[in-house]
Amino acid sequence: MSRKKFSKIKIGALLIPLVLAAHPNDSTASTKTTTALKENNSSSSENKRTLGLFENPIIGNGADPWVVKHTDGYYYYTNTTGGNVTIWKSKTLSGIEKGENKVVWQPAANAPNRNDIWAPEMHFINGKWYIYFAANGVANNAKQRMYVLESEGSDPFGPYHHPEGTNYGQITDPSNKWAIDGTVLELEGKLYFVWSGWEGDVNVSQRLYIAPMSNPWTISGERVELSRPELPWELNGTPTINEGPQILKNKQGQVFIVYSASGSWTNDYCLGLLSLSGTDPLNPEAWTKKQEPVFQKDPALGVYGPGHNSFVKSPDGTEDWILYHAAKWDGSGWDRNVRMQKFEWNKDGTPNFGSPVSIHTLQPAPSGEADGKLVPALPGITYKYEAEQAIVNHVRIVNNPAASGGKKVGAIDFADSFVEFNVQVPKGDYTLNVQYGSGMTGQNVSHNVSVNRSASKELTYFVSGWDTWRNAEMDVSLTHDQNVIRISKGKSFAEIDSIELVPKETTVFRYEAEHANLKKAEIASDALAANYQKVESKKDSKINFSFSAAKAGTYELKIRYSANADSSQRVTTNSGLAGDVNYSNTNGDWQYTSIQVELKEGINHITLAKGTEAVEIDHIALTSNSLSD
Ligand SMILES: [Ca+2]
Ligand SMILES: [Ca+2]
Repeated sequence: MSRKKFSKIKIGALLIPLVLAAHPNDSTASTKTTTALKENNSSSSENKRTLGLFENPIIGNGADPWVVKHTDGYYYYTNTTGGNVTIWKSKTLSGIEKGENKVVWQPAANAPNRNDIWAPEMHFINGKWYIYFAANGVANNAKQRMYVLESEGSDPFGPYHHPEGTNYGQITDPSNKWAIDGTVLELEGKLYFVWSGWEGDVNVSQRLYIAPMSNPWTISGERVELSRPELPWELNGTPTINEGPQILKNKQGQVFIVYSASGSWTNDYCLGLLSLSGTDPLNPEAWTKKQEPVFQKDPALGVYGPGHNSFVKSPDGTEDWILYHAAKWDGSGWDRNVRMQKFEWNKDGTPNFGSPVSIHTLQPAPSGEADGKLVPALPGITYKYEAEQAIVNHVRIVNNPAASGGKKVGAIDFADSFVEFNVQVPKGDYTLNVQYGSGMTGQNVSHNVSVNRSASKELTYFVSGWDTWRNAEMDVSLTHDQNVIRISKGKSFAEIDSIELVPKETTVFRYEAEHANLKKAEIASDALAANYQKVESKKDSKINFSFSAAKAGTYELKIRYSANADSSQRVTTNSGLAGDVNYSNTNGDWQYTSIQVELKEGINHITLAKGTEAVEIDHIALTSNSLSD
């Protein structure tokens, strides 16, 4: 963290609120998991449960994520910490970072595996846990080798020791060359070790190797090379790299290795795919490399260097998810955080990871984390202010590509440090969202917030790593024509990116098409769409929004769309046909069209279907006419 220089009081004019009416930058997630409109008192017998949303990153600071779903109903997660093996435990994937955690192993003082402890993986084999990791003992990364730990019982939290008869748990083939990122393939009752290594003793190219195992801590045969960097997308960075092999099996039992290619410090780090035909993974001829990467950067969405992943099922077992790390920003190199998204399967049985979603995209939580399928309402209007444009004292304004507006306020480190926002919004009650970042691991972190010079209240923060922006929220009443919100130093240290004010009495609600129930329609990324995603709707597509309305009445339904031809879609609500909406040819730009709909109190359904041409739908917004009159 930086806490050196500071600026004098910067006299700012009254800030003009940035009114975000369903704007792409409208990150209105006030918490990590949001839910739909509040439950109402409808006596409807329909299911009123809600779909949870979450926002990446799930781990604010970290790389080489590994997660496993255990029979006890918990996920166990680990990633590279460098100096030990730490395990997190959580009922949900989106909640891993806040889960219970424990350092389950630390190296002995002079052990050959005490430095550069990288990419641990946990495998449950024959009733015990085995943790594989790479390390060296001489602060010399050329000595990196693979090691294994064994649990004494079946508790993932240990205790652990090196398996008897091993040399500090080292697991190697006879060549004993440089080795990292080891993983285990179980196939037809046999075990195989798969890892990334050097052919010789010089670091020119990391290749993928496989060897048979006689038990979880012993390699029982020569290594066989499965892949080396050779295609253009594998060759970015020097030395050239294939690493992070991960086993993936489809429903039919076919085996894939998904691996990371190109330099892990580059924007071009990406995932490649090897497919096994037959059942002999030791035969290199049985593996086919896909000629294109299967997951890669998306600069339009600000995603760089996505790679080194693991795979896991949703809590209810119905969905496949990929966890991966990515650079925090363009060129941030090894400054990374951990993200996740759902993936699908192609008709040929290969995995379809799609493209990495924006870090600002709210995604439906894994199936089973939340209870149901109502489309969550997002506020239609929020007011956003950048901290770097506020009045500040004894702080430092710093460029930061991960922050909105490209700047953050840091060094809020002194008794007289503050960031003060002058806000002019309609009088009323608001949720104040503070976008903060803190890397003060192990400390209680907070800021003090005062509104209109009243006594300040403490706003506590969750430590998630520097330059990963999180939301903390607080209720505020803004009763003046101009209101002053001052944020000053609290406990320990944190930085601020921006604040948002969300009216409590929201009259416009937004529902993203990508969160609706879709038939014959695809979700796609789009940097200009709200939530950075849209739905590609075809003639036979159906987009069904289920949501809860607090009041019966006539509503204006606005639809944000993009089209390359004039067309229409049929709008139906609970009560039947509402009418057709017409879409004009927007030449790919986003526009609104609207129609009046009658809604009842409680659960409602709105369906867009029977298109006359393809059209892209971003979201719908509902405004109660009775409220706005
Ligand atoms: Ca900012
Ligand atoms: Ca959208």
